Amino acid sequence: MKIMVINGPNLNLTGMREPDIYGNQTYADLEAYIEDYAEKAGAEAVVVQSNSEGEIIDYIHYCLGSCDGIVINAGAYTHYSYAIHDAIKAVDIPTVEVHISNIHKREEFRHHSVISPACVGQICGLGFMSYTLAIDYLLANAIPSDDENN
Ligand code: CA2
Repeated sequence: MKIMVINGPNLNLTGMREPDIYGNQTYADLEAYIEDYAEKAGAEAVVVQSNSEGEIIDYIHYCLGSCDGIVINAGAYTHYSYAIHDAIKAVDIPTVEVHISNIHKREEFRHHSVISPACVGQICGLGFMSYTLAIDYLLANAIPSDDENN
């Protein structure tokens, strides 16, 4: 089971600013936390980050034929990128939307996600655990492709 975890704009700054919202742990800590968790669960997580919308779309396209599930924190693109919505729909791979913070408790513009309709579900407000809970879901529900061993 191979899962791509895609992080969007500014998430590389996690732990450096706004610790009250995003916590004290760094982006490197987040990567290690996700990779370790997936490995212990018998899966492979490939964690990527980009500040560019086009690159995020390229990562989603790359998953076609190479990944069994996607976890995506599209950052602020969540709230307005129809292009990311369309890319998730196009690849038709089970995709879980995640957020570190509870977007519904924050500014009004963060309450709406335009990518949610393309995803199987949304997990938010649970810090880094949002990612591992999404991985748990994919492990229980995504179907591994034939050409992979686990
Ligand atoms: O809560 C989340 O995970 C978000 O996706 C994070 C995005 C934000 O635009 C979404 O509304 C919710 C922003 C990530 C910014 O990360 C920073 C981390 C530290 C300092 C500044 C920004």
